[in-house]
Amino acid sequence: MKALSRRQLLQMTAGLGLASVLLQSSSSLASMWSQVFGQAKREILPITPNEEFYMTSYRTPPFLPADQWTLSIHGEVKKPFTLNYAKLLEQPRVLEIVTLECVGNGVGGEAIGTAEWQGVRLKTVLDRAEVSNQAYDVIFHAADGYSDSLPIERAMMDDLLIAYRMNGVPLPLGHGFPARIIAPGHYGMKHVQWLTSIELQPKDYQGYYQEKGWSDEAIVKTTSWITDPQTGDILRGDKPLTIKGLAFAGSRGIRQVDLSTNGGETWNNTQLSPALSDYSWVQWDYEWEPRVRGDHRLLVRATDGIGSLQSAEETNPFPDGVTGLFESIVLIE
Ligand SMILES: Nc1nc2c(c(=O)[nH]1)N[C@H]1C(S)=C(S)[C@@H](COP(=O)(O)O)O[C@H]1N2
Ligand SMILES: [Mo]
Repeated sequence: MKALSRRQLLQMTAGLGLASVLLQSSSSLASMWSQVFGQAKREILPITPNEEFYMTSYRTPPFLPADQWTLSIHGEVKKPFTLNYAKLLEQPRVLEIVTLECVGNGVGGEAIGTAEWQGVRLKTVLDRAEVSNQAYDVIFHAADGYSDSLPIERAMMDDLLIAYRMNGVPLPLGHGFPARIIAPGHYGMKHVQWLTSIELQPKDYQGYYQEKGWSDEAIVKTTSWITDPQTGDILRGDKPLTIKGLAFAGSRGIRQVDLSTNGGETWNNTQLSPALSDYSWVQWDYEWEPRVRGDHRLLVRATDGIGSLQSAEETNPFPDGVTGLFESIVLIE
């Protein structure tokens, strides 16, 4: 579940004794950083290649051969039934671009990615089973013993998928092969992988992470981060620089992203790229003409589609996702 933000990494350096290395090495905070951590990846594509997509599972992914896999729908339904892989692929197909983020992801962390998912609407399968009036929670059971659930009203909405392809290929083993749930707007834990059965029950269900105290609703919080430049970068101040990054607010979308080049004293509106879908992150950029030499603290904050500004309060991921602002500390020469 855990992915470290740069800020957390910076905090950790104290414990690792790296702080003293940092303090000896150079006059600029920015250049100290680059000496210790080197350069991270900064070219972020709007769609994340499968090989680069983060993987999270509480234990080793199970391998389910497609020709032996089945999906059963049972419980509070009038017509329980079982689908095999071939039958699943025969159902009406839907394509959706959805950003997936782990609830444990730090601000600007790596546990987030965007893919084009292909599958069947969950509603199509539930309708066929004829859900009874008693049904309250829809439980997704997985081959690794994992489970999570969604209330029936949520499960019947059009955006939910039983997905079997990711970016044009069958789901990779590490991303839920043969089939998984895609639940736009919810943190990753609701996107159950290696799906084997869907059970409807008349009362609330607590899944694998809920039993450990994590949020049941798990609605994505608004977040934004700078991909370029990064802390430790040394930049020339004699020409305009392009600051780039991403923002994500689940299914609420992103209305505005502001950037500060002076540690939050003043904020500037950035340019937003069109969102790939209603459920995806948004790329932004800002042209900056730095006029002053020395260290600069770049900060970013987003406003979601319903007009709420992201929270600047630094919190832990537990139990329902982090908040806090991302910063890049750069040196202008
Ligand atoms: N069966 C199963 N599904 C699971 C998990 C798991 O451990 N087992 N982990 C969840 C969590 S915490 C996340 S963040 C996402 C990650 O999906 P990904 O590995 O495709 O990025 O899968 C979710 N679905
Ligand atoms: Mo996660």
